[in-house]
Amino acid sequence: MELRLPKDFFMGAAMSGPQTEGAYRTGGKLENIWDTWSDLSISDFYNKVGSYVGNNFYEKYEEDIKLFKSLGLDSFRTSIQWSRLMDQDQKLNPEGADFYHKVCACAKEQRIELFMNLYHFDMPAYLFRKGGWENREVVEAYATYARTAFREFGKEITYWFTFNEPIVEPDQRYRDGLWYPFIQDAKRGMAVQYHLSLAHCLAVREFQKAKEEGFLLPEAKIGLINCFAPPYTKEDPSPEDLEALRMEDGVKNRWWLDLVAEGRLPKDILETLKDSGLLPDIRPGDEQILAMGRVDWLGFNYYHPSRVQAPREKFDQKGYPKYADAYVWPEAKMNIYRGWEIYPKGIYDFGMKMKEEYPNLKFFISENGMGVEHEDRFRDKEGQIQDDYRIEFVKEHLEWILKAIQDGAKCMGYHYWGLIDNWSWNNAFKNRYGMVEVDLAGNYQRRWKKSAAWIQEVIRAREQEIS
Ligand code: BGP
Repeated sequence: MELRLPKDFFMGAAMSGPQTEGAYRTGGKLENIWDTWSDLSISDFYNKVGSYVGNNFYEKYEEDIKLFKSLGLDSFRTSIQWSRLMDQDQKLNPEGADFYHKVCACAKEQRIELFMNLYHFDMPAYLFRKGGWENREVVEAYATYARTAFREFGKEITYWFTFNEPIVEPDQRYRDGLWYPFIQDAKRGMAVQYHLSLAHCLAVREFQKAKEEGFLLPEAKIGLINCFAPPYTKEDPSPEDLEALRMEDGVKNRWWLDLVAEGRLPKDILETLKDSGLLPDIRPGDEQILAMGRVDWLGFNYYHPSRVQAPREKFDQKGYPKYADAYVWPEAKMNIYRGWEIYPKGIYDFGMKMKEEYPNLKFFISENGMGVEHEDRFRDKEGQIQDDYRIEFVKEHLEWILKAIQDGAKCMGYHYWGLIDNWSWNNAFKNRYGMVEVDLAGNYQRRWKKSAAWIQEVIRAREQEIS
């Protein structure tokens, strides 16, 4: 396999506001759902490190953006925190806006392209108390927030994204009960998933309006970012295993792909949900809203595949039909710290699926990375973390991406997730993703790991073989 990063293949860093900024009560920032959970039960967070700290990006954004430049990166994605930009009356918070203006100005000065996402699992607490994504009023509030952001930063940002991983909150908070408010209810999860879909579409509508009215740059683009874990089942599947695969793929992947490529939700999945009593409340006029959901391009976060089989039990504890159980592939190579399978070929399989089924939709790898615990073990005599495992991980994924491009996938670039160590939700700083270390005991000082120099070389050698 010949390995050349095409000249126009961009490389960048992915991060998010709630995982990096810290300063959780500075500049009029409101409480968000992570602050609420941290206040309620701090021992749910690894080493009792709640949502308050991030990696101090609020203070260090200039240093970080310069660091991206020194690595040779072209772009960097973060998110605006809804709870920082807007006040409780859904009006702009000027102090919050000021911070993001400064980030935009710095990126411009460093000639780093900013990719700005509007939502990364960070619902403002006052809206969560109104029912969060279960309440359509909150969907409207999100559209107001998106409109405000487009108009405020329209001349400073070219690349916009409505959501990061809209599948995660329905799963983690409402179906699997792993994140606050710990609900295990497939019906409520479906309502949340549906409302997030409508919210995405309303934001795209606001984007188009803002563009028509001259608030945005003419070349501005809108996208959606999701984790499309390519689904697999057993090698010799039963019809029930194949049905589990259809539903897993349908609810987690095709749902969003059909929405952003075709402006509708997959009919076969809606039918199955109807038969199962899980159909969300679809109201007159919603079809027109969904039709607005088409985007310019897509972000594909890839960490691991999803392997499923027919469910052992037919119904869950609430009496709703179960559609799939996890299947542990005996040959799986694991990231034991995160409990995720490492399967670089999944990125290629997704690329081929896009080529076959959504040939007009361009995409980029918007997150990919490896979180490892106790990286102190890997320090050399000079104190630098020798993260060869991370180099191997990224190299293998880049190889498969390049093969996908050679075979016709429209993959435009790659963003490494957590380029600088950041706060991983309730895992806090347990698993470190960074190519750059953050010293929590030393004023959040940044220090290159071995992989930082490696990626710098890879970028320098674009159009040459990766060694
Ligand atoms: C993605 C999220 C990121 C990031 C990453 C790594 O799903 O978009 O926010 O956290 O996963 O996962 P984790 O931090 O849980 O290890």
